[in-house]
Amino acid sequence: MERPTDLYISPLSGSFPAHLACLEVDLAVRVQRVDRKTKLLDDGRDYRSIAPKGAVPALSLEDGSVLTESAAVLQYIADLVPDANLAPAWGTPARYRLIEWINFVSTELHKKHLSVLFSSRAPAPVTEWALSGAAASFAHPARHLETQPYLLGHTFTVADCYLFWAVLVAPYGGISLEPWPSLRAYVERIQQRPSVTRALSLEMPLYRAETAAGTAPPLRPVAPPA
Ligand SMILES: N[C@@H](CCC(=O)N[C@@H](CS)C(=O)NCC(=O)O)C(=O)O
Repeated sequence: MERPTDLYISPLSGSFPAHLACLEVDLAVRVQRVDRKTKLLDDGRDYRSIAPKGAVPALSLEDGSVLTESAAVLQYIADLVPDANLAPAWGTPARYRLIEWINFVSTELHKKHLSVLFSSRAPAPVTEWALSGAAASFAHPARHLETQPYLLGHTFTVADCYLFWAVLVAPYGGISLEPWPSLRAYVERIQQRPSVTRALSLEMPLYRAETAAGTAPPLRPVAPPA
């Protein structure tokens, strides 16, 4: 497999799980910040010249190619360092459970709810729709985690990198975690990992700088509708 050279992120956005995965496996990559409004990198290049879809995360590989889409990026990072056990081996039933969870987080939590709730361009009825359906979607992993610490059982995987981020940011989009003690405990459990402390210490100052520049909203939990 080609070694990655750069990881493209916007602080605390959906690229956070990939950043977390890199830190979990101790992968040395250059972290490149993409300005979420202008799409410019800190060196002035337009990110869309590297990843034309303009979305993060993306990984540049040594052969000059670029890998996008969280499901691919997360599994690529895990497969680079199999000893870190962030993904079950290919061909095993557990690998398909991993893909099942990554796909669920990506399509049912991230894009269906979180992307809409964090978009400044979503019309109010769309935001209301995203918020009203969120409880049903978040209840699914909540039930699953009542009996096990991680999505695949007792082993932390890249699916947990993704779900952890989704649950961590949910209250900032107006989704209260109050109904789900299992999700609150899950976030607290994963927050103890050194990779999380490190990822937050790298991304929080970048996020605060964006807030100061007015390109990101202040970090404040949004009260759910009464
Ligand atoms: N399908 C992509 C979506 C990633 C995504 O939504 N990224 C957001 C940040 S949370 C983004 O970069 N949005 C900016 C844009 O799409 O222009 C994936 O699974 O990685």
